[in-house]
Amino acid sequence: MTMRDEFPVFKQLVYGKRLAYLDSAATAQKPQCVIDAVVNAYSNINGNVHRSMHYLSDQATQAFEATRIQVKNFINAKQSKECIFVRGTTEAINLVASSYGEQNVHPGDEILISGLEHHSNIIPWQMLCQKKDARLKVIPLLPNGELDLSRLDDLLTDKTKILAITYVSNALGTVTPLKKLIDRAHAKQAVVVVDGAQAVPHLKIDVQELNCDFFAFSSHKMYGPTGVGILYGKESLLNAMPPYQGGGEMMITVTHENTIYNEIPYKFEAGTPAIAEVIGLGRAIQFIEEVGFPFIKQQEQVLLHYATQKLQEFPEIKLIGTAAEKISVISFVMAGIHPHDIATIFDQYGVAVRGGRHCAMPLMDYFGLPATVRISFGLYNTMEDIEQMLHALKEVIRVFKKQRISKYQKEV
Ligand code: ALA
Repeated sequence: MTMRDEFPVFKQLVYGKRLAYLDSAATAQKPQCVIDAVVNAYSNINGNVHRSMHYLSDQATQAFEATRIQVKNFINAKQSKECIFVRGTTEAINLVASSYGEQNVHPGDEILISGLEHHSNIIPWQMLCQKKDARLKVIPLLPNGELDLSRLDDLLTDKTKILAITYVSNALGTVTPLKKLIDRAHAKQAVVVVDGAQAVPHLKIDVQELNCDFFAFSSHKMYGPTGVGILYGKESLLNAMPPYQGGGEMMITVTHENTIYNEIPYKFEAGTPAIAEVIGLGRAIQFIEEVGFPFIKQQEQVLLHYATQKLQEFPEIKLIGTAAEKISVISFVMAGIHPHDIATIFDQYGVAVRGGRHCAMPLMDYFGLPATVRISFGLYNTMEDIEQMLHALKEVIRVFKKQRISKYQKEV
């Protein structure tokens, strides 16, 4: 049995073709064990968590809280109460911007992000800056897609209250020098919010070693269900922050005049959570741990290097993002052919990639591009997927050459 066999989606043909799924940065496929865990949660232990006093509720609560412990161990948080269940990375970052930001950012303060960020790590900070009359600053990029740290001294100042930074770029695959940035930000008393969505499926995370203040990630990019994610935050910060949303679970007592809030993590978990999906996330973590990061890293690096080298053999292709340290993503453009056309033709050959702006319009603007084609890897990808993609690429070139010739013939 191969890794691919663990994923039922690959049993089907797409337009009669084998499926080469190279869009894991958008969302990863789900192994059978995760699907089974979600089905089992709904089939056998469906009850609301922390509320009802019956068998099913108790079973659901135990499975739900067991996932919190798994998450804690997975990212090496000090305590499981520092791990809050949210809807995904986007909600995690919005939570910090609203709760921590509202309380701690004041007129004239600064928030620093980088040119690599995707919209979820730009817009919440823009909204906060507008509300608080604060200033959003951006670490610029180098042409190879690395951060240009030569201006960091000017950008990171005593006014910087928050550094919000990605660990791995979803559009280019650049790995940022996170530890160094965190240390530099802490030297200025700024807190650091890490967008870890694109890192968590590929790199072992240790939030204590990184010493980040907040770390956000999504289940669906790490082989788990959609609709659930994690916000890790240091206990002292979370304790001092006001709730993000009001509702059930985040309170201890309520009168019409006043509410006494619950402790963390529940203070930030208003309303019924995505119970079965959280349980599915627990199974996804177990799955990743069984496969192991050494295997994942080795497998994905081999594919990344092979695909990069092969793509460079096409004179029509320009790679976008060639950072010295990058993982799991290759972005490229082709002279005279729009990325959407490439992705559409790829699809006909069973090759799933994303052609677009990758939720990172300012990044595309930096490169002066409307879009790129993005290939992104997961632990199920093989050399066969790369060969299938290269075959589809040759077809793209053939189709467009033919079109150009017939257009030329019509003109003469
Ligand atoms: N942010 C996701 C992506 O990179 C959706 O495609």
